[in-house]
Order: sequence, then structure tokens, then C-alpha cells
Amino acid sequence: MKKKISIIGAPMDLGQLRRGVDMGPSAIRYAGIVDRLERIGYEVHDWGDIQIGRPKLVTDPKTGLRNLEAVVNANKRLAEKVDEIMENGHFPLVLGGDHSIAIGTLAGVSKYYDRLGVIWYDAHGDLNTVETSPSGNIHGMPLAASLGLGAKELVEIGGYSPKIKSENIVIIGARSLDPGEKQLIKEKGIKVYTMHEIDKLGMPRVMEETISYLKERTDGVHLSLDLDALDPLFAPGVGTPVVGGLGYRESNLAMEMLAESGLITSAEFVEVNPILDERNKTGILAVDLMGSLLGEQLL
Ligand code: 6HN
Ligand code: MN
Ligand code: MN
Ligand code: MN
Repeated sequence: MKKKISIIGAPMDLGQLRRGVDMGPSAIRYAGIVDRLERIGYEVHDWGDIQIGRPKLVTDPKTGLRNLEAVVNANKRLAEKVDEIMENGHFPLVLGGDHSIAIGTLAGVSKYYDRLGVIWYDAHGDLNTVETSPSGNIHGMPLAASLGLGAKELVEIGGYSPKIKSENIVIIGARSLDPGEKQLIKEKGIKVYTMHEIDKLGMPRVMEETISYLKERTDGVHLSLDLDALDPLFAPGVGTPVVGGLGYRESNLAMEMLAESGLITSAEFVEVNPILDERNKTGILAVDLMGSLLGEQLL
């Protein structure tokens, strides 16, 4: 893993309906991310936040898509910043914001790899398109958009498509998939560890399999971690909580195994909503997970 980390905040809340997730980057900073990474031994550069603005909330009457233009513009800015971080040879660590920002992160990262892998650690698949979305919320679409599916404006962010291939994705923690997402997963043969497989196999086996699967087929791996992958008991500060989720130690172990593997080349932590949180519990959890991912040792 690289010795220099660049942090960029994407205070985006336009990809869904619960206000407050725009404060996620602040909550994560106040939970001490910079100190934490410096103590591990990294040189940490905090690039601050990209501008989102305060546009009027809109829903397209034809497609049902919410705040498309604003989400596209912010993701273009994020993609440029992440690209610049990559150009400097630093490890990009993106703080969300709702999960729609993954489109911009991947647009910035993916052109540096021929075969970028993605670990999507999430209760959801985020594989909806205009046709399949039950909500019109773009935070339910970033993985589809990165595969080249869905609204053209989302797919073309960064000026190229697709950013990733379906065979280079591993989804971990899924327990709330919409009918169209299930169909797409089957059609494309996307590798998914739902809670059922995780319960049965245990996290160590799931991570061993994930790591060897991605190691043999990719030349870089992005971790997109949605805090709602964890059970709401541990991560109450998220906009779309789903019961029956991943545990605290289970998730730290997953991160520690990724650290040992040396596989991860960029990461984002999304959906921390301080308004819904309990005393920054979810922000602090995010920082714990980042520490584990980036090689913090218990002894
Ligand atoms: N997330 N599948 C639902 C939708 O509206 O498309 C929920 C999406 C949640 C997205 O948590 O990042
Ligand atoms: Mn998500
Ligand atoms: Mn690429
Ligand atoms: Mn989610």
C-alpha cells in the first residue's frame, strides 16, 4: 500500500431523500481520521471537500430521477479531484456523502487500471437503473452506472464507459436487493456474498475467497464501503438501514484481511448521516474501519 494518503470529502446528499448525509465528511474528520492515519505512519493530505452547492431539489417528471444535473456536476468535480490524487501517486480516500459519489470516484480511479476490481460492501446492490429503481434515488444506481448501465448522463461521467466489468465486482453484505437488481446480478453473473452466505461460510472464508478471486483477475481494487452494510446496532447513522447486518468485529476483520492482502488501491466510506446518528457512533465506526483497512495493528 502507498505511504501517502489523500483525503477528499464529497458532502453529497442529493442522491437520496434523507437530509444530513452531507455532514458525513465532517463527522468522519471529527472522529479523528487524519490523526489515526498519521499514527499508523502515513503522510496524510486533506484536500477538503468538493463543492456541492444548494440546488433546489427536483424530480424529473419523465424518468423519476432525482437531482440528476446536480449529482452529475458534483461527480464530475469529484472525478477530477480523484484523478489528480491518482496522478500524484497518493492513495485516494473519499469521504461521503451518499453513495451516488461512487460514480465520480470510480471515474477518477478506473482509468489508471486496465482491470479495476471493486468490493461493494453494502446492504444494497446499488445496481438500479431508471427502469428498475423503486425510488428514483441515484444512490441506488452507482454500481450499475459504473458498469455502463442506466442514465447516459451518469454513465458518461469522466468521459468514458464502462469503468468496471461485471466479473471484477464482489458485493459483500447484501440483504436488500430490488427485483431488477437480482435479475441483473444473475444475468451478469456478478459475485455476491449475501448475508446468507456470510452467515454460512463466516467472514474469514468470504474474505479469503474474495481476495483470491480479485487477485487473479484485477490490477487494482477499489473498496466502496457503505456503512449500512453493518447492522444498524453498530451503524445507526445511515439513511437506509436494514436489520440483520454485519457485525463490528466481523467488519473490522474484513478490513484487516484486506490490509494483509495489500490488494486495495483506493477506498471510499459513504452514507454516514450525523443527523440520524447517536453521538457520532457511525462516524467513529467508519474511522475504526479505515484504520483496520489501512494497516493499524492491535498489538
Ligand atoms: N444505498 N435499492 C434502493 C433504491 O432506492 O434503489 C435503496 C438504495 C440504497 C442505496 O444505500 O447506497
Ligand atoms: Mn450503497
Ligand atoms: Mn479502466
Ligand atoms: Mn446501502
